[in-house]
Amino acid sequence: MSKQSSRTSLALSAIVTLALIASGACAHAAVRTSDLWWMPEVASKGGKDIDQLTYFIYYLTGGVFVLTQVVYVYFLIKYRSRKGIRATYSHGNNRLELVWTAIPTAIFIGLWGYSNHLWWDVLHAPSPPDTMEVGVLAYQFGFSFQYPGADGNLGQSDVKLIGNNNPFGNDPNDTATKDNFQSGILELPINKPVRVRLNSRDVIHAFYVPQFRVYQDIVPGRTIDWLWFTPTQLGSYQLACNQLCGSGHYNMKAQIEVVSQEDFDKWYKEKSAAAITAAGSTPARSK
Ligand SMILES: [Cu+2]
Repeated sequence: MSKQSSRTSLALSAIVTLALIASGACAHAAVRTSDLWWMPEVASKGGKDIDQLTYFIYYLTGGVFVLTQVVYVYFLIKYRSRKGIRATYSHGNNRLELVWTAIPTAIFIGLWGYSNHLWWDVLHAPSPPDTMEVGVLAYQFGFSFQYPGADGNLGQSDVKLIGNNNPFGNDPNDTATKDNFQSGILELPINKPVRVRLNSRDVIHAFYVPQFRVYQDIVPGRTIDWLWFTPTQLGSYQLACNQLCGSGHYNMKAQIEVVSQEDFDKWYKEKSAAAITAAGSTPARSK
């Protein structure tokens, strides 16, 4: 490659890199206003453990990257072509190769064990008995939520029953489903475990809340009901779909409100009562 063309390609790659960084920053700026270059604040109980794993991998790979690049550049300079010095050929070193293969292998197996344990412990282990279950329906392009009503029990549901008149696929023969009520926002009490029962009406969507460090795909034709978490910070959050699910994907989101238990009980009572009234006057379908 000539000097001229290598300069041009260097300039081009610099421009592409800058453009990528700028677009990444803009994409983030659209949702977040703080911590643009780092992870958003943690707002769930297990989130800190997940962050620890992330930091560990980040600093480990970052350290290894810097170290190998330093050695690489050092060798480039030390063994560069010079007058009067002959290039020699190395047949390698079995012991060295064994060591630098064994160490990364051990690290990767360790990471596998550590993250597998976290995946189970933080997000998938059986939830505590006081867990509230909320139904989540994902569709092109939005989310809808269903709460258990006064009996605190969502009741049985089946993906085969999902339809226009039964968005959550509730089993009509299960009386526990009768007092369920729907909501357009995900209202959650602070410090209380919540399990989400995820269903999709059409294509693959996702349940993604960066502040909770929670991510789960929502797959049509199956119910995913093992994901649970405990919000630990009051405030508003955004539930976002993280699977490119169609033309309106960019706008597929829902509001999450983490409120005090007192405020939640008040909201729950009002919504629950309104749903019962609506069910009494018209066929069961509330907004
Ligand atoms: Cu989606």
